[in-house]
Amino acid sequence: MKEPRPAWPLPPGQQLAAPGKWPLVGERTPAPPTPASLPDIGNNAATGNDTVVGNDAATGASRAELPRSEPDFLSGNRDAEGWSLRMVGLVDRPQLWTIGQLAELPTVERAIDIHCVTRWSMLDTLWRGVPLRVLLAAAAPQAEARFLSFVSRSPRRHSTSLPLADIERLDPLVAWQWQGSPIPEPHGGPLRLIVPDRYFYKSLKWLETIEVLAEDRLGYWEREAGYHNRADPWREERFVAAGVTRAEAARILRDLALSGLNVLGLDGSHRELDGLRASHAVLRAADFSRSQLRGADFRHANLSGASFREARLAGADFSAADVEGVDFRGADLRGVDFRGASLFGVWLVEETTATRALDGGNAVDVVDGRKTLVDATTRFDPAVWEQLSPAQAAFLTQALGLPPSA
Ligand SMILES: Nc1nc2c(c(=O)[nH]1)N[C@H]1C(S)=C(S)[C@@H](COP(=O)(O)O)O[C@H]1N2
Ligand SMILES: [Mo]
Repeated sequence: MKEPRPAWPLPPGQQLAAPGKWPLVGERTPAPPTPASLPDIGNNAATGNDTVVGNDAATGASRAELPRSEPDFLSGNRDAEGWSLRMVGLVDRPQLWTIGQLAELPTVERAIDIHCVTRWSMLDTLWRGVPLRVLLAAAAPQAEARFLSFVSRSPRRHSTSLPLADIERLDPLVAWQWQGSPIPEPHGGPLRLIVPDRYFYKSLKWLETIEVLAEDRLGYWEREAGYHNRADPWREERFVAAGVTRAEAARILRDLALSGLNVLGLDGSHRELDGLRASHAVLRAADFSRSQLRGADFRHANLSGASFREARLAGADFSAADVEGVDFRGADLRGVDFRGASLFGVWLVEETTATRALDGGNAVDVVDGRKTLVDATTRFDPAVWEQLSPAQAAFLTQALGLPPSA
């Protein structure tokens, strides 16, 4: 038996997922095989969400070019599950493997830490698969090869990419087993990519095609939502940059009407924004720290990764919103409605001090002199406990005056 790992240090801004809970992020099912199993090009509208609740706006941005052709011998040849993996592009020997054939290659079982950009982590998850470098060696990349594009057989042909130069160091896995069993389908089974030391959006579910390229082809989140293309959790490479300047943000915020808007990293900090209307807005990584937002309407909004640190939010409505990874430390959350919201990775209290509280100490729920205010008028779904880390759950239990381990 391995010694259990200490849960600290995690990469900055990360916290452990609730014990035994593996959040489902993004697409939930693979797509059925197409006749030639070729990606269809164009007009696959952006329908998915990086969220459990499903409230992302379709952006309709232009598609990056996806693989168009492959040698004839690569069609057909699927295993019982109808799955196969191919490696095409700038390679001397294009490859197609069934999962059975992958399993005959030198496989490894490895414990890998998962860090989702929405701020939850799971340590030491066990994956069995074949190292990507083994597959690359079989296909023999050509001299111009610089990038790998991973394409999913999924409803939106989800994709991501990695530089070829990073493969030796990161040592990603093409995996078909998780904790000794086949990977559950919603989590990418039968075959998914696992990239250690990168945010989990680089770990593509339902991996079907690896294309070797001379130029990078941005993946789905990297292209549609401003996710960082390197995604190193130790450097907090979550998003590339704000979509608008602070001056533009001021203009946008002036009439308090943000409903339906889609802006990355909006700076709405230190402002008087009582009654803000932002339902259905997509405001990933927005900064509303220290703002007045009493009675604000964030219903169905996507606020993943936003900061409401020390914000006055009394009476605000976050129902059915995506608040994954949102920082509410030091905020006034009395009368706030979180029902139907997705709260994975939410911060209500400092993770370190609250973790100590689990060992019988006192939770110190104070940030910069301000206490996070939660009381019986703050409304949560009963299922909220499944979405919070042990430390955050302990704080909420205490703040709501519930008996321990609700
Ligand atoms: N095909 C596909 N792969 C995907 C996604 C997706 O939406 N579609 N989402 C990514 C993101 S953002 C994350 S955090 C992880 C989530 O994996 P999980 O649902 O197994 O937790 O898958 C990644 N791979
Ligand atoms: Mo993610």
